[in-house]
Amino acid sequence: MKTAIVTGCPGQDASYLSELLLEKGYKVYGIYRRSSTEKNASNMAVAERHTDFHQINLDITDASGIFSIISHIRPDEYYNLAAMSHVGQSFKEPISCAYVNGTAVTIVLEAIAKHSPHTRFYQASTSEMFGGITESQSETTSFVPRSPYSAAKLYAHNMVDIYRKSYGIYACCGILFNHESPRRGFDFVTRKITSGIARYKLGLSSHIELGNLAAKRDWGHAKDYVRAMWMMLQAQEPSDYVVATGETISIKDALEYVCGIAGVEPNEACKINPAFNRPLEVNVLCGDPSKIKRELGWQPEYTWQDLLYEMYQHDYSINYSQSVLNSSGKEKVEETQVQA
Ligand code: F7E
Repeated sequence: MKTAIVTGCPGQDASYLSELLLEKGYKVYGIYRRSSTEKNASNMAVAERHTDFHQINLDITDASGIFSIISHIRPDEYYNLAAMSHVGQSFKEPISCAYVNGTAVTIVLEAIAKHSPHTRFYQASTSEMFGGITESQSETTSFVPRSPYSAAKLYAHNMVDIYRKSYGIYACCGILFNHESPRRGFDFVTRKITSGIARYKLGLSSHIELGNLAAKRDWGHAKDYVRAMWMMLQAQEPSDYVVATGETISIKDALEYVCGIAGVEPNEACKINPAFNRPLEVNVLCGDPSKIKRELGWQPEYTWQDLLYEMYQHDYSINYSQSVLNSSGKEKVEETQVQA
């Protein structure tokens, strides 16, 4: 039986990846921070029912804790999915972002090199590192970070390369473009749209508020992307891979598509609020996934239309239940919309 450590529980990616690994017969140790658990508890419902799933409460910036679990468990695979993941928020907390998204990665690399060199390591790098580059982005494209988030992620990305070359550890970075699902946090733009428009349609809110509608993103489904993470750690040689669909649309396109499903008028349902603009924006992200398709045979199963449709249907149904419960005077369902 293979053993894996997954950080970032109970986030979207860690929850889907844990389920995938459990299906494949792994013993999985999910690392979580207490404050994250309260927010996304429902994401772990499937994994938690499994007898081979074990939860460890640990902050990934706690070096002694990370050294201790790596030297005790000596896992076959370690997936570092924990991060401060909201780009806008990283402008407000740049120093803690540097610890969590940057320094914490060096801690785990050092622990693996010293105590468990057979462990295969996956680092969640990000398309945000391309920042100011507007042409199609691949593994050979330059990095021009435009946020504290992406600067810290780029530091971690470089450290993975340094440990791979210096100590020969098997370590890969997945340069993942935006990936979403019904488990996405409510403060990311896709979920803000699908949840907000569902609530608007049901008469639960008067409108939604968004920032910059002109930015373009290459959106895929998180389920497809966690499969890519696992595939990277099964290859013969470690390497870094772009994971993307190759198609890019604007926030406005996404809003109009969801409004089309709901049958509502975008200009009435959505108001622009500059408070949601970032100090520095990444205007266009569009990935070239040729390398992972060619070398590992990865293919996405979902289009952005499938993704947004699934998210909208999910949000409509949870909010529908809520509107029925509200009107009958009963308690609210667990998931609620948070504006960010
Ligand atoms: O923003 C614009 C916003 O917060 C997408 C993270 O997973 O993917 C994600 O980062 C775009 C930006 O994702 C609102 O300005 C407009 O241009 O959904 P987002 P992100 O910043 O692209 C990358 C790959 C990661 O690695 C990150 O961890 O949408 N936008 N109006 C808005 N964004 C938000 N959040 N809220 C708005 O109201």
